[in-house]
Amino acid sequence: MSASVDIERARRLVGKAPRVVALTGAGISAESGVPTFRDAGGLWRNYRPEELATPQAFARDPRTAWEWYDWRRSVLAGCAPNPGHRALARFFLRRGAAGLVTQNVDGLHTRAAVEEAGEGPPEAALPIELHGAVGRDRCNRCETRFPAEPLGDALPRCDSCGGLRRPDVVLFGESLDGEVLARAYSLAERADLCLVVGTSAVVYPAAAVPLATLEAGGSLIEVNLEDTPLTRSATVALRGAAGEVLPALLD
Ligand code: BV8
Ligand code: ZN
Repeated sequence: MSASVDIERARRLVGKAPRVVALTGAGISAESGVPTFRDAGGLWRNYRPEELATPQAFARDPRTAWEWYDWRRSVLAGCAPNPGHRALARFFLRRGAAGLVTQNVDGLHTRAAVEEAGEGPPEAALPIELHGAVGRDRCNRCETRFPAEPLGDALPRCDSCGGLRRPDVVLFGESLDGEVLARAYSLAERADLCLVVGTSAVVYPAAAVPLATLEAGGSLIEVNLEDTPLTRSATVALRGAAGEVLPALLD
């Protein structure tokens, strides 16, 4: 089917769906210059995901793990929300209903909501960040949060208890925050439509969020450059870059 027919079908689905939930992955930030996890030039090129983004890596070799996150933060410092992030922010601002769930830790959805809302965006336009935020640190011992700082010679320590700090993200093998996950599932179960954007849909439990919408009888629209395990469950699979497809789909 031609892309224009698909986009029209998808627009009709979005227009008539009272409740929409979106799940985004690294692909929505690719056009902002944020490396993805599994594409050719992806973040993992020198490491396997389970090797580096794990508690074991921080325990075994905190310096290397920290240097990788510090490098990712330096890359992020030069990135900005792209038209895909902004179209989603406008959509949820217009709908006035929460629905944006992201696997990304780059903070670009929040920045897009702030830019689109002008002042402090309402809760409805802010994302549920399933895997935390790389722009924050968390103390390994007392869980105090801190804004990220450039990595110095010494590993970052907690101001209150002296414990080692780590990026405030969910590493592989760590459980997600139960409340955050429950909020995402409850939105997905009640949604008439799930919009899945830029994810390879291989990491769980995040990849199960769209399944909750399908199991409750809702539809799925996928925006991706390639097929994923979710493609066969999609009512409409839009092949294209999120930064181009989302404004055409949502504005
Ligand atoms: C959990 C934060 C219970 C950190 C991330 C063995 C040992 C331990 C665990 C497991 C194991 N086997 C399985 C597991 C469970 C594991 C898992 O699912 N592993 C996968 C690899 C099989 N899950 C977990 O560990 C989770 N916790 O299960 O707890 C538990 C406890 C103990 C033991 C077992 C289970 C925690 C998972 C969270 C990990 N943290 N990120 C950090 O960022 O450093 S995951 C990370 O990868 C991202 O956050 C994201 O969620 C995930 C997937 O990446 P994507 O976002 O999908 O990106 P990807 O590059 O893969 O794909 C990009 C897509 O975009 C592509 O499809 C591409 O075509 C498309 N694209 C590219 N450009 C564009 C585009 N689309 C549109 N437009 C474009 N321009
Ligand atoms: Zn502490």
